[in-house]
Amino acid sequence: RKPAKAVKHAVETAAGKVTDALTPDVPGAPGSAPPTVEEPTTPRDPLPPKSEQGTPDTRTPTGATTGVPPIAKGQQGAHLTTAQGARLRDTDHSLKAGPRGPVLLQDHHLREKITHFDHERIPERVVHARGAGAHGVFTGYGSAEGVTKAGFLAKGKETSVFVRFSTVLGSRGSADTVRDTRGFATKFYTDEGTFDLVANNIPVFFIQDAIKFPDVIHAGKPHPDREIPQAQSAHDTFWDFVSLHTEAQHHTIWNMSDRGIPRSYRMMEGFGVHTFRLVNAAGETALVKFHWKPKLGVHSLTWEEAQLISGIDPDFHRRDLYDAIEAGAFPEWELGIQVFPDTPEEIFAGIDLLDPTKIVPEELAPVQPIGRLVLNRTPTNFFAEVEQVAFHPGHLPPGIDVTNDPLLQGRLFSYIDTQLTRLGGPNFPQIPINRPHAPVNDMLRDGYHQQAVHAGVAPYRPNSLDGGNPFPAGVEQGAFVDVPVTVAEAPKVRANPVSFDDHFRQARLFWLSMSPVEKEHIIRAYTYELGKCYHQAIRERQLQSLANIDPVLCAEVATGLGLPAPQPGVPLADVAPSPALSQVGREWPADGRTVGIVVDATSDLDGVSEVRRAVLGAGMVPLLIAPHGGTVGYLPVQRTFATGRSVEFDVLLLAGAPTPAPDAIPARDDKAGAADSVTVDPRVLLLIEETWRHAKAIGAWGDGITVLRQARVSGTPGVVTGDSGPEVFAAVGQLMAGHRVWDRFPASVA
Ligand code: HDE
Repeated sequence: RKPAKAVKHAVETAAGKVTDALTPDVPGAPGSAPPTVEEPTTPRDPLPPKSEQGTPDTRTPTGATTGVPPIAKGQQGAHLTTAQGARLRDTDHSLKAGPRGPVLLQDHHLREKITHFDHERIPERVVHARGAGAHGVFTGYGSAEGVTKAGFLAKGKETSVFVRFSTVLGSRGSADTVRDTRGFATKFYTDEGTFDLVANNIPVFFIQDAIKFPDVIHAGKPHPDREIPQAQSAHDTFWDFVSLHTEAQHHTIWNMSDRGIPRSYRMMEGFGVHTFRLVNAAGETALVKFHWKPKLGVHSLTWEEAQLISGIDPDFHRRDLYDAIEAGAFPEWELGIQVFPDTPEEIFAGIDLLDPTKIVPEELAPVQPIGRLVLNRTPTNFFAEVEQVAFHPGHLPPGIDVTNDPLLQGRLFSYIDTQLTRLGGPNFPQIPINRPHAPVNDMLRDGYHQQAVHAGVAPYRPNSLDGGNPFPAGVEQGAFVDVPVTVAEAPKVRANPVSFDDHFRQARLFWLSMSPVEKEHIIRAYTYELGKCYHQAIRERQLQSLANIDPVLCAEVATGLGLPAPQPGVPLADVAPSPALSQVGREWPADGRTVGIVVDATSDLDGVSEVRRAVLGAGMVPLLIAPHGGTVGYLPVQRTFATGRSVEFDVLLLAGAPTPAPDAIPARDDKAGAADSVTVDPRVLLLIEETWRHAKAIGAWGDGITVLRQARVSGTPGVVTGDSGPEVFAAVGQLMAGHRVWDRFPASVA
């Protein structure tokens, strides 16, 4: 694969120095190459017609890489036309009765242009409205052949995919880094029909029965009177709901943990949540849970980073995904399954497999890898692909079937229903991104936005007029056969199984599996969110749930709220922790991470140049931060003290001691640097202060070491110095493998 994000822009001079490693993502930003725009001149030869202007074909040809025609440009052909193809002479002036006269109703072009514009927006998704997507390829390992006949899982079989990541609560324009669950929906365009694995980054759900879905979402969305807060769970209705429906406590503690604020979509796990039923070629069945495991590990932001980024770069996750793929640092996951015997009870190790608020710890049922996903292509058109993609948990190929999980059963109804409004009718499977790659031969006809011109007169069967086609397939022809599961004879009831009543055991399991620093973050998140609630009764009710999870957790949050900690209302569950749930303590590749390097005119520029080369070589992105744009010496600058902010960088290197610009904000008295003769620019001190507070590694050499002293961070954990840039970067690189300098966070609980 191509090494790093910025590599395609790297240019080496004859002297071997990297002179331009990056075009910043902000057009026109210092260091960016001047845009090359083709000026309109005279008519040129038209491009070939867009495929969608040819005869519509709702089937994506076999062998196509995605459901989207490979046409990059909408603006094609020499002459502007109306939607009917009539050439236009003018698109800048409406037709008027004289230059100063009224506009004439007969101006068809004006009406067509404005009317189309007026209807450019479609309703956003009722949940998961904010998202980002990418194309990729999935390769089966063949290891699942014993449990499923699904062809796309065969060894070496490659299948095109489209993935859409999302937040749940916010509107389309909301910030990426809010505290929320993330969607992770994958469309596999398999030869045997499309498979949608519509997953989340949290393995459990708030509710056990789909009938409560409108309730939990009404509670999480902004208040209906003022429509605030946007994309937040820190408000009364959310906590009112989760404290009254205590089955939500397990999902909620995951949201309050670092899982609620991922560092990147590339660094999230994905979970199918429900238990699915697989069937193999011999007709034998097994129950499974699906897991996505990211190659880069599971990593999160700190809460303060997440909040700052919401203002500084609300598109942080969308940008990160796009940049990584464009640079060739392709995001990767392994798909894995936990396999359970398909017994009539559907219970494994005492855990009800139909209860979507429960996990099965990986220590009890290991996740077995069955294939690899690589995202390698960004969308051509966000609306056409990311906005119009329509997932459905019932889109299943032969070999994968559903279970009676009541949440899943409700979803099977909801996803097709919601598209009827959102995508304007029943023909959304014909939208390019939704087209299957398997041949389609249905008898569905007509309806809004029908794209196909169906030939023949007999869309029914059996028929004698269209040659009797189409015929049903048998198992030998690869038909999807519903697993003939026996349905117990039982009275019709509105009730849950008794096993669904245990609401706190697994929330406690999660809490006990966390490292001290992760526990501290959870305490702070609850304290923050409940502190934002207005009603005392809601805080007290939620504290009762926390007492039922763990007395220490409850006491710490109660102290923060200034309330008494209640006693547990249920016996505390005796559960063994699951170390697999913790994000801390392992080492991961640092591909695609961003390294900020502070330089000024006095810096060791050759050293900086060498570091940049090392950073690029390690598959990371170097960004030079300088007092001004343009260049410092022969090195191009990507961020200035005005445009750069610590949250963009995973680590910070200091190669200089920039003094304040005349217009800089004055330094605080306590940072005035009494010990050193040079006073450092306060914006650099802020960079260091934040980087340090967010427990990210800091390195310095040369004059940079002076800066560390002035920032009063010298000698603290994760702050390294050395004689040369490459030496310092090597040490910092090791710290990055652990994601953060965890020792720097206070942890009040063991
Ligand atoms: Fe969804 N969900 N959901 N959900 N969901 C939607 O479908 C719904 C649930 C998930 O990127 C909607 O096309 C119900 C669990 C993702 O386009 C809607 C219930 C999980 C996405 C809907 C659930 C998910 C959605 C809105 C409870 C994880 C975004 C737009 C029974 C396993 C897909 C749409 C995308 C989207 C309904 C619960 C994941 C309204 C009724 C559990 C990733 O149909």
